[in-house]
Amino acid sequence: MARLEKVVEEIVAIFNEYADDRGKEGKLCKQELQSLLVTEIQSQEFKDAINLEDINEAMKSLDKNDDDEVNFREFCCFVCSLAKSHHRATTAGRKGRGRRQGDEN
Ligand SMILES: [Ca+2]
Ligand SMILES: [Ca+2]
Repeated sequence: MARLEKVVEEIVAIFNEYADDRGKEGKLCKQELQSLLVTEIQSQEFKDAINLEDINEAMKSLDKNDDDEVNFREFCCFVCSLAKSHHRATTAGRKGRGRRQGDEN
C-alpha cells in the first residue's frame, strides 16, 4: 500500500479504536481523548503542540462544536494542525517561502 494510504488508514484506525472504547461510539469523550493523547503522542515536539497536562484545555481546543466529545472531523483538524506544526518545525531556518531573487547568492 502506498504511504499516504497507510497514513490515512492509521488515522481512521486510531480514532475508531479509542472512540469506540466507552460512551458514544464514533466520538471521543474526555477519558478516551486522554488515553489516545497519552498513548499515541510520545515525542516532545508533538507534546508541545497540545496541552497534555490539562485534559480539559486539550478538550476545549479540539472540541469545536462544544458538545464535550471529539468527533472524527474535529480529530482530523487536530491531526492536520499537528502536521502543520511539524511542517513548520522541519522547514524552520529556510529563508522565506519559495525562492526569492537575491536569496543566498
Ligand atoms: Ca466514545
Ligand atoms: Ca465536538
